[in-house]
Amino acid sequence: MQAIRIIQLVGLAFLLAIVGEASAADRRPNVLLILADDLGSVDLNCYGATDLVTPHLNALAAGGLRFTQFYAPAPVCSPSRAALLTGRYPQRAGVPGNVSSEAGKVGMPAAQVTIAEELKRAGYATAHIGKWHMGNDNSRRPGFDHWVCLEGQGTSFNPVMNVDGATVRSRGYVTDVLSERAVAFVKQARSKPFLLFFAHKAVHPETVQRADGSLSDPGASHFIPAPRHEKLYTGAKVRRRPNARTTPEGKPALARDLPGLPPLGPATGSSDQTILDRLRMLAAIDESTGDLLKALESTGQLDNTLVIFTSDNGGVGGYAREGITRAGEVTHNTPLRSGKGSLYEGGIRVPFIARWPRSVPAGSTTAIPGVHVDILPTFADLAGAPLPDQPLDGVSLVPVLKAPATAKLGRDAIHHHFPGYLESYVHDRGWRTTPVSVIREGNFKLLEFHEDDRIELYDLAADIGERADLATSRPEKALALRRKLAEWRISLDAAMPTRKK
Ligand SMILES: [Ca+2]
Repeated sequence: MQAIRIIQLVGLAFLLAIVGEASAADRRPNVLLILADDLGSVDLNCYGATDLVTPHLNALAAGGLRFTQFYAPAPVCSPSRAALLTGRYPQRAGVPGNVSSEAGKVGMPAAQVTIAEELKRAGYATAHIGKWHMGNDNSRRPGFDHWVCLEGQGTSFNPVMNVDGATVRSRGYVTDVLSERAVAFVKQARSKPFLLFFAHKAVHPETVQRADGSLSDPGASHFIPAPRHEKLYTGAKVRRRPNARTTPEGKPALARDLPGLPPLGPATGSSDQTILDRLRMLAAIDESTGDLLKALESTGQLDNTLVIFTSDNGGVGGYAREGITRAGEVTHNTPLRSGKGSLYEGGIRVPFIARWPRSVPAGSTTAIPGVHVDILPTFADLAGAPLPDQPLDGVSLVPVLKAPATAKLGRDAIHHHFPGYLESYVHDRGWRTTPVSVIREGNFKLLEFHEDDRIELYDLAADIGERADLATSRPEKALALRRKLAEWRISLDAAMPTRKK
């Protein structure tokens, strides 16, 4: 009798365990991660922009948390995306720079564990839709049950896509084509939570990809909006930095004649049409975000989905002060210094909005800095998944999501390391960046330029535009940060640039 009772109790405990597990699983949030391309942190109304209209993204921010100091891990696409997916800085993720878009090229090393592999193991349904840019082949996207990938940079109309390994030619405007796929995935009936990594082509310009994977001159490229947005902002005043179209007087290296190129000056600056067309492209992203929120609502998932909206690197603009005038000035990036391709704030600051009504206070903001390497630990935390067995660089942002005003992350510093050159499409005197490492600790940011061992030190709280270099006036601070930065590079075994022999 006693034995039967024990068996019954064990049985009951087992049943409770199953029920407990099922109800716990039911409460885990879906995760919708929306990534824009080249959208800086100043290009949304909810981040202060007044020259464009983003009602759905404003609503997303009003219903959730807006980070005011969020960083991409790199100033360009591939390394930033690899870091986002793996929770590891680009050097550790095996993607230190942009990956060739040549057909058949494999990108991120297979040994890297992605957020999709993490969540799939934890019982999530996983999908990637949109731009990949970490290799251009038909292989499975690591950890994704379902994937719809643009080939290379993708095209604005009728994009050719890799759908679960098969080549598919779609019809329509790229943001709409991808958005329809994303909405369909969100609406699918399923018994488990989902992770959707939805990476837009917009607001990247239309570049021509050559057979060898190289791209046409982005300075000559243009932005293509959806036909329904072609007239949006017509007649609007175009906002530029005062120096955006000036002639580079006093800079003979930039002013000298280059074969086949017109002299730099107002005529070579970005046109009004180019600038407005980029904002028109953003309108389709905004509408797409609205469609996804509506799809979540109509399927009863809105309250338990963490929706994140962010971008892979800063906006294209703000270069004139650096003497770079052919890289495009398609956004003003004010008040930040420089833009995409640079490790000044304009190149790496991005919007980051998180909406999850169950836990995130609506209409909140936080000045706690975050980085995309935090995404994997954050999602693993929410899914109750063990962290992958490899060193990580990010921390879980869940404490900030739940208590944006009071959370403490326990992170000492944020780092960047870019050991190469990024061209400005002018000539060898107009780099968007030369090899550089960066450390931000508290509000101090130190940049170490490896070409000439030069350092710059800024107090971002007092000087968000990085104008007053404190390296000479605060030598102890500069030295301390430089030491920490070197220690970090050693811990990462980071590749360093070498001189040409
Ligand atoms: Ca990008």
